[in-house]
Amino acid sequence: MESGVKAGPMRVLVTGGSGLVGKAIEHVVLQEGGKLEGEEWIFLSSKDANLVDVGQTRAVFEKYRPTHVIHLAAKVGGLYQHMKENLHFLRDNLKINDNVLHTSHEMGVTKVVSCLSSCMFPDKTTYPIDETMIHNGPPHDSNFGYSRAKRMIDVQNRAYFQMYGRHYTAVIPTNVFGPHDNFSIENGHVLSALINKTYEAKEEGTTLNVCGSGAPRRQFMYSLDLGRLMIWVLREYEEIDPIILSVDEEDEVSIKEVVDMIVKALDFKGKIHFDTTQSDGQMKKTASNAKLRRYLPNFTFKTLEEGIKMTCDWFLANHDIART
Ligand code: NAP
Ligand code: GFB
Repeated sequence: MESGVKAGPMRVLVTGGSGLVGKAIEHVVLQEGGKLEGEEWIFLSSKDANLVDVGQTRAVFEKYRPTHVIHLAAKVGGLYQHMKENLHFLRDNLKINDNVLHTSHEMGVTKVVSCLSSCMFPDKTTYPIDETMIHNGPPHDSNFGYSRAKRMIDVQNRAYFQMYGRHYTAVIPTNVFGPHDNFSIENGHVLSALINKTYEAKEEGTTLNVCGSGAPRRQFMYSLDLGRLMIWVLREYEEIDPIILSVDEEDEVSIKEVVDMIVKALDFKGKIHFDTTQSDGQMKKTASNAKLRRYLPNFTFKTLEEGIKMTCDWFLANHDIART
């Protein structure tokens, strides 16, 4: 995936630069020598600007005057937080997205790559899901607020292109995990929440409680793989239509299989309980990466087992600073 041909001088502003995906992009760019000559990268957190607020958004764009934006900032959480807070997920994300996209337009940003999510696809659908199906029917009821806000980014991108020829596009990742994730047991996504739960159950000699039946299936992607792919999208991908960034369909696994991998990585020997009084959420949302494969047929993803091991090692080594 050598690149650089089309890249001119770029000042890239990464919103949400302190989160799971932002830290992965930062690692690829700054630690793995991924930065090209003439590129400058700025990674923002909510401490630099609360992007729900249009004044703070404009001020931070004035300060850095980006030519390119990777827009990651969002109110993000796992299934159980969504089920309690659809209104906040809808309103915060609608505001953040409008502020970032419109300020980018006003300040002449050449390209914006925003982040959608495969949970926004219609719930009642055929599989695999692809990029043409985003607006076909209602999303799963558990996270309708976040999903509707994500879909509007795609609508807005098309409108900026239609009226102003702006090159604002988006990627659609499936479930992401890795170092710097939110390991909160209550609000985190499944993998990070279960790593923390398993760690605690091992420390305290208690049962590991898994929410739901373990039967739902997900395509998990290691954050650094997503980081590499998003940098490629920023430099090389010319379409306004979004692109699904995901591991292959065959790499989809059940939550039960994920539990087995975490238990092995953390060497947990205690009892495991599947709490079927808790929601399973969407049973599956199998996405096709055929479009990605047409562009990058040889891209290799880290195996889930390896990624889980590396995330568990990171969590153990960074327990004091990890978000819990
Ligand atoms: P994350 O770890 O929770 O990070 C969220 C980032 O957004 C943080 O940098 C946070 O800043 C920032 N942020 C939140 N509210 C903000 C506000 N009001 N103003 C400014 N910044 C704000 O989330 P992530 O997993 O990296 O998600 C990044 C993007 O990927 C999101 O757009 C998300 O929807 C998308 N995505 C994630 C997944 C997944 O499985 N994680 C899957 C598909 C798509 P602070 O650190 O200062 O709080
Ligand atoms: O990562 P997760 O919360 O989100 O995974 P989704 C939920 C699946 O893992 C459900 C099971 O089947 C849960 O029953 N699970 C088991 C757990 N134990 C746990 C646990 O301790 N915590 C959590 N959180 N789940 C999200 C969307 O859906 O996908 C978001 O709600 C986001 O909008 C994300 O886009 C990528 O995959 O169900």
